Amino acid sequence: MSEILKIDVVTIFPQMLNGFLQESMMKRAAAAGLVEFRAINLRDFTTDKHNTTDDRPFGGGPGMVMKPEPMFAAVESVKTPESRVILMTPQGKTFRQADARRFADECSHLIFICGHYEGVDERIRESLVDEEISIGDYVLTNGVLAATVVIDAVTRLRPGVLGGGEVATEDESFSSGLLEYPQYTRPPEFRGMPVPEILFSGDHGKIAEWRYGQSLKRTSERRADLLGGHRKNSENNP
Ligand code: JCQ
Repeated sequence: MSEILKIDVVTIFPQMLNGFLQESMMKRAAAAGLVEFRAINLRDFTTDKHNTTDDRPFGGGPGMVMKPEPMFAAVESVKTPESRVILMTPQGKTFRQADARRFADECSHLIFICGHYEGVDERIRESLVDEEISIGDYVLTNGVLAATVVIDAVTRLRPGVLGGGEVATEDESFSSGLLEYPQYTRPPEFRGMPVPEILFSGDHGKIAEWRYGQSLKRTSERRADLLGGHRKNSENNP
């Protein structure tokens, strides 16, 4: 029986986070006591009358920088020796399925810092943050959206969140390092487009072989960068 995963998100937009996490699969995981989400409002940790969370950069230049005092106070209000503090930023290491697996397997408390504008004061990165994560090479207005992506990918891997075999099956295609093969369901012909004959053959060896070929073709056409690292096994390489 694995312990509950606690997830704290430090943001100036706590309602954005609640909107997503209070629906669907994330809602069910929380209701089942498998995960606990908390939005930490950064403004609650400001001490000036205007609730200032950011300021102009020393040395000049455009944009605003998130101030260290409220961010340290907010994170330290929930941090324990077991916490992993993650900064969402385009400058971070690109988030992959292996990172989702690592957080799901190894962590009991995740604290996400959601930056915005030009970023955060460098002292936050240096002495508050354990890991800087990017969800891809683009810039968002607000790190909450990026944190939500990571939270979803991690939460679905926790034991009990998805039904029985779902994770094993679905993850296998990803951890094999190849893209998924084409899938079909009824009807057997739709608007003149037939389902490949082999899928009706009942020959599971031949079907597995066909699917592996399709995965290889699709991966080489769309994501040749993945081909170096893919793992051959009995599941995808008959
Ligand atoms: C995360 N991919 C894009 C934007 C600066 C902390 O510094 C910044 C954070 C953001 C928000 O996150 C992203 C992002 N992964 O834009 C600018």
